[in-house]
Amino acid sequence: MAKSYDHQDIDKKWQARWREDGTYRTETDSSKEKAYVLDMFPYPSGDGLHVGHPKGYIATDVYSRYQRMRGKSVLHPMGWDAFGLPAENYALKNKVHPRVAVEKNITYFKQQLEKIGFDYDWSKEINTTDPEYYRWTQWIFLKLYENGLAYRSEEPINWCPSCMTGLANEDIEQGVCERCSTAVVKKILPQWVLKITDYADRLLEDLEQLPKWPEHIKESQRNWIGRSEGVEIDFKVGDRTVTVFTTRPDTLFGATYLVLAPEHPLVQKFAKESLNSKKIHTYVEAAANKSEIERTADGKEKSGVLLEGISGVNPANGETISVWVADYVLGYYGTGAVMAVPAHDARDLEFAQKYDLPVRQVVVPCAPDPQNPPQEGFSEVKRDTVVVHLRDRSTGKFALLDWHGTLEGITTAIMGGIEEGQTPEEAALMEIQEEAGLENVTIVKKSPWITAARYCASHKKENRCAHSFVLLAEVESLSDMREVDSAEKAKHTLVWVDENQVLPRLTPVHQKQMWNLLEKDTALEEAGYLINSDTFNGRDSEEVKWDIAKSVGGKRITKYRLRDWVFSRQRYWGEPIPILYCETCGTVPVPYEDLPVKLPEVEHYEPTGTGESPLAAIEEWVNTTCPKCKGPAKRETNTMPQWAGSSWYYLRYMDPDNSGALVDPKNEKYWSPVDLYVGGAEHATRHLIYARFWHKFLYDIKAVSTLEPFTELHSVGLIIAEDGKKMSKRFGNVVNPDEVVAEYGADAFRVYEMFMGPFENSIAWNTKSLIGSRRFLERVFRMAKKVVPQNVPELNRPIHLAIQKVTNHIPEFRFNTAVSAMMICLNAIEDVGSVGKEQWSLLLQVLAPFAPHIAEELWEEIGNKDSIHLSEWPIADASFLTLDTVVIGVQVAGKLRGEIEIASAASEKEAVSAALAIPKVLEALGGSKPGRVVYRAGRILNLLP
Ligand code: ANZ
Ligand code: ZN
Repeated sequence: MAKSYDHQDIDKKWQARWREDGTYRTETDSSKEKAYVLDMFPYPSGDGLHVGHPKGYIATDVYSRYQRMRGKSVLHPMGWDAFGLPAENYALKNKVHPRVAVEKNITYFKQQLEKIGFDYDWSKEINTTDPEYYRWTQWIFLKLYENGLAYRSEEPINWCPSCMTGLANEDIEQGVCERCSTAVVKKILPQWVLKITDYADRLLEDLEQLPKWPEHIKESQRNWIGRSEGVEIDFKVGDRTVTVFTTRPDTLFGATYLVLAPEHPLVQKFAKESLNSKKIHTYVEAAANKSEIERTADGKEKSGVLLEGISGVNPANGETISVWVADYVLGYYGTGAVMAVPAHDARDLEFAQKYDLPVRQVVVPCAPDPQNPPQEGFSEVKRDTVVVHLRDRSTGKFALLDWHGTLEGITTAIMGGIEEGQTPEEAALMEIQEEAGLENVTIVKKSPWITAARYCASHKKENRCAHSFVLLAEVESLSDMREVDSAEKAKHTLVWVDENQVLPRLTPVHQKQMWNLLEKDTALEEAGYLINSDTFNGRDSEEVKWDIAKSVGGKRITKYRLRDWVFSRQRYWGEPIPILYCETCGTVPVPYEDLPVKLPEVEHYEPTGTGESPLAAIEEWVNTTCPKCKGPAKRETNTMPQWAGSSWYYLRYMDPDNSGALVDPKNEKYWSPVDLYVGGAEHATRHLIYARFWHKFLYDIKAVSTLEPFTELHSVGLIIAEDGKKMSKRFGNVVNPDEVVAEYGADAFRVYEMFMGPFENSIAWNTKSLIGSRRFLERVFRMAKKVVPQNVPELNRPIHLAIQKVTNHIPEFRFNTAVSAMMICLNAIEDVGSVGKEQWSLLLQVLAPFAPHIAEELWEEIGNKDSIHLSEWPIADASFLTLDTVVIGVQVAGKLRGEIEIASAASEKEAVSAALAIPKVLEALGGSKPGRVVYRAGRILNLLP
């Protein structure tokens, strides 16, 4: 009786052997191509890993093993992102020093990872809290400082009263701290800030050089950077000037009032001169206590105060306009002042409606009708038209026209041209008379907006631009409806429909838009042609933008949503910022040779809450001597944010023990850039933007040789718990990989996580499906006992098909389909019942990256001495893949009874079933199945009764 698959023995045996043999030791062999495969390194929390964490690590492990077998030098390292608030909070809660807690957690994490059988080269391990590591984090900071990219700012920063530290803008989600959900307040504290905005353009533009990044991640980075091309325009307000920032200078003639943010520096001055200064002050104070979302969220009612007695002038048309303070305008974006264009900006429209301010349309949205677009070569004629929706008050139904003739199939509202001297209202009533035969009609609404459509009037060989007004009219009843003219009748039929049928029945897109506008006066934010804009009338809004700006002396300017990166934290567990303050010399950087500035041992590492870091209390550490004048100096007591160490760690793996440089240029040139980077989608912006920023800076100072750090990026889909919730201690639904590995084996766990679905999808853990993967490996193990010396010809096709699929699908991150290809192959082998040794080796080799332990065991069993993981990746033989067919004779008891055409590698089963479909063969067998079969693939089939 063959031994059954004992995963515990096999896992242990090979993990020890790989360690002893140094199977996965990184070799920097410059004659070979390299593959640098990187996981986002974990923060070693006290909870350890749950089964969701290793999913990405398994993927990179499969990928790196595959690349190694393809002959590349592989760097696949692992390390620890161990500074930061979570480690510190954990330590505070459990009353241990963060360093001790981190050491303990790392040991546990590492044990967990090792059980899964990863091919990490632990000689490359790094830890961001190791002074030999953070020496270089501090070195980068000093380089940034030297290059004017780190500066001290006194501006108010975001302060989390619960974490008792300042936060970067990026650490806030909708006004609350992203860690603890406490509302963030503004606090004035001197802060170190990194000038990431100097790199905004390059961070944005170089995204184009990253074709192997997911589009959604690049899009979040673009939004995060938030570049706006706009103009600064000066408005005279009394004897002062208010500069506004606008992205829509084309709407300048529609600017009917000005709004200043409550923080705007001129507000206090204007308040003094205005007639309602008290009201203004009260409003400004109230605004200071509101969060940004409270101020700007969609649907929040807008509020503001008029500066009574103050007025401004629109520089385009010389009109006098009112000036307001309102908190929907933010102090720190643009210039903190806007020209309000209610016709074309939703927030301004809401405000104008509330305070009854003038609204003037200056852009007519004008889209080509997609069903009937203007044709090239025809000239364009502009027509004023009216579109009128008529409601029968007695039934609530609306009138529509079904058109005939050349317009057959089109349904519109009642409509027509506006004659010279007619108002839109008069034209509407006239059309209703003509087309509906109704007289007693009242106009009940006229949309404030003019819209237009461009289309082709092919019968007239011209393009038209219909400049359209839309109105709503009502008729008391249809009792005195006249017969309409026969000429009109020939053109269209009048139909009455329920209100909810109007939109679906209308066919031209433009008419649908107009119907919507009748319902709701939403601002017209689209482009179009200009009206009410003096000499610019008729011009295209996009094209006229910069001309209008120029006509009033506007200055073109680019703004970013991205702010400089607040880099100080008032906490203990972070890299000390290597700066000194000397009474004589001022701010002095710690000399490079004095790095690292080590974190001192402290009694209490609790935050003080006063805005000072706990380091401030350690006098013997704080007080030092100035390296320049040897006089007394004090150390900076703020520490760096958690993002610091992770902004460059991938470089250190290339050369982790180098004490003379961040990374040796030779190593850097060989390994850079990271070829494949895998991690959570939650790092789409912060980590990946900070790392790209530092990398570009390091490129500028010639510390690295590439413009971008990560060539290819994949984000891991989450594994959620079996109950559909997020896996969390709080819900008691966490599955520990240690238990899974102990019960089912590392390989079953690995295969399952790769097989469970497309890699980027979020999928629920399911132990039943895991057992399916386990069964697959058990079958592999059993098949190993059926290996025969000679290859089985009919297995060539399934084996090489599996090689081809796995070879192509691993680099495409389609691990699930790669696994399924191997399962299909195993089915074919089981059908035959035996497999040739060489064929078996090939299947084991493509299985090896997924199930490294069992593959290695069975590889050894067929007599191999060297590791399967260092063997050469098989190449699919194309000749087995093409489905060529052959015609072979079918004998019954040696006598030829017919012919069949089958795949040259067809299995016996396939051949027999094709043969039995021949009536003569069946007849010769007496209608029953053959007793014995002799099959030579591609040659002959002999059936014996
Ligand atoms: C006039 C205008 C007319 C605007 C129009 C828009 C539409 P982005 O694209 O996000 O950069 N704005 C400028 N500074 C602001 C501030 N401090 N707080 C709130 N809003 C501000 O947005 C730029 C637009 O946002 C600017 O263009 C300005 O409104 C507004 F039909 O100016 B616009
Ligand atoms: Zn000094």
